[in-house]
Amino acid sequence: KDAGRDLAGLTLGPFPGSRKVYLTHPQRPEIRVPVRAISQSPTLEQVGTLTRSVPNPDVYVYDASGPYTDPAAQIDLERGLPPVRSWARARGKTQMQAARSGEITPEMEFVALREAMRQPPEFTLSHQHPGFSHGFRMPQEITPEYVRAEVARGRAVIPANVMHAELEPMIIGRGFRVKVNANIGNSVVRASIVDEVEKLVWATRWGADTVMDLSTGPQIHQTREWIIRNSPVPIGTVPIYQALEKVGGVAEELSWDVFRDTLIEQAEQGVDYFTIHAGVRLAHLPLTARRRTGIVSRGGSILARWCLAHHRENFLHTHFRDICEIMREYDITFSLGDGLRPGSIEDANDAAQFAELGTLGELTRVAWEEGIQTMIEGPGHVPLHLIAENMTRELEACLEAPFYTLGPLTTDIAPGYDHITSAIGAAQIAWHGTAMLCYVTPKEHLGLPDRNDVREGVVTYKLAAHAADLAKGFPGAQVRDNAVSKARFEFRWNDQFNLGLDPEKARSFHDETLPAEAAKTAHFCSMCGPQFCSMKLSQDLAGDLRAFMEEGLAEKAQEFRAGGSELYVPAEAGADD
Ligand code: IRN
Ligand code: FE2
Repeated sequence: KDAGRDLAGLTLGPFPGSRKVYLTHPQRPEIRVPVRAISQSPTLEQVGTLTRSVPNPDVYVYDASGPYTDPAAQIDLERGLPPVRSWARARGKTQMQAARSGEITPEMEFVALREAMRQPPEFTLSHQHPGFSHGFRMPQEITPEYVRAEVARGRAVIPANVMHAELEPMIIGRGFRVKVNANIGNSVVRASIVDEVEKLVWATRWGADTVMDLSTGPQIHQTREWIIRNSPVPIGTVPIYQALEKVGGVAEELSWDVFRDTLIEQAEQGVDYFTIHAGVRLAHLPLTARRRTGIVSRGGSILARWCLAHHRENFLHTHFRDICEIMREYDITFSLGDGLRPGSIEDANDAAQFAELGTLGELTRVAWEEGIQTMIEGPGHVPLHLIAENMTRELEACLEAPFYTLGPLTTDIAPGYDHITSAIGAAQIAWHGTAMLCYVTPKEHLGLPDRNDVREGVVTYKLAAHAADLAKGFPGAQVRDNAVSKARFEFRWNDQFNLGLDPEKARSFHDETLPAEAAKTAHFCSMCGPQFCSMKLSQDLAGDLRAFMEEGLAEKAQEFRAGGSELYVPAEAGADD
């Protein structure tokens, strides 16, 4: 434990204007799905000389922040979060096996409620775009049966180790909301357990759906224990990192035995998904020789080194079924690693990358045979015009197992801004069907992210994921957009801040120039000032516009009658065909 830091200070309480609501299952009271309800102020309508106040309903948003934003929750970081899945350890099969045998598990019920997240009854959904997802029809409604069928088919995964009772279940698949993963973890250069727990709390506060602990520095086991016990979201790891620590950082010294022990150690702690770089085969390595940036995956380069030193096939590949056996016992999900992903625009979509993808497809078949849930990791660095091919090939090679990509970064020219170069690619690939986006922070390629980088990275990826949800036409995705637009048009400034992804930042930007409380209802901001606000002008226009249109309609009707017509028949319903 770190001296001198106040653990209690790590939890930040609810968002402004928000409260935690739990959706409950009518037959299964143990299932309580967290949702964040954002309250709004009323719309003030001018009726003649009177002002009428019309209430605006609460807006429900998906909530990954766990008990940290619930003032009623008792949080003691030293003891860990209270368990929410008391039933988990009794289950004798994986989610995939259960789904195949027709069983709807509590986790499936949970995620069905969570994804559907019906808005409060007073809510009426205004115009919503129909959306479009390449080659995939979005469900009209998310039901427990839909969840079961997608898990059985392997098109979605619910990462939930039976030992991780603190977890609020979530689902990753392209028929569901696009998810975001945040990487945290220490290194030899910077290591503090409290810092890592704080990053976890911050990552989930800003919306990370899963967190990966990529620690490589000291106290790997203890750091992970603190993270898992305090995590309401699935935790992923790359076990080869700890295995390498155990052999003193010398890749050649790695062995199946060391790796197996590490897997079991982490499985017992409750890790929900493992990145396994079993696609880095000896035969693929020569394909990387002429690359601009070689092998940029940490796990990939460790295993490449082992293979070349021993002139032997990757032991993760030769022991793949043994790995399955361990994972099945805890229902841990595979994240098949892309150890040969491109690390530069120059290397995108090359032979090494796609050779590995083919192997990942073969391994997916094996994992499914063994009843193990599986997702596939993807690139990396890819320019916009080469992104679609990545998705198409993944779906074909890996039988539609969920794709989980790192960005991709769409250009290499902006160190310091790679959360943005990559969010551009992330939105695009998610629209094409990627199920989860691994965030990239502004520190990418430059240093270990701190809590502020984590926050910046998560918010940036939440908006990329949401942009894809909108484009795919995920049911209800547009509710929040419509609410923000309405608040904006009606100059309900506090509502505009509170409905946004980062209320604090929005408020502080606004208040830089107009801090007075009266400005929170003013019909302008400092960008254009009172004379030039287009929204204010539009509002003032509304009355004139209505009169103009009524006049116009009256004229049209008159023309019609003058022409001898009695009825107006729209062209599509025309009587002459
Ligand atoms: C995601 C998609 N492709 C890679 N990732 C993530 O990158 C992976 O899940 C892990 O969190 C991180 C580092 O992996 P490597 O560099 O060991 O492959
Ligand atoms: Fe990179």
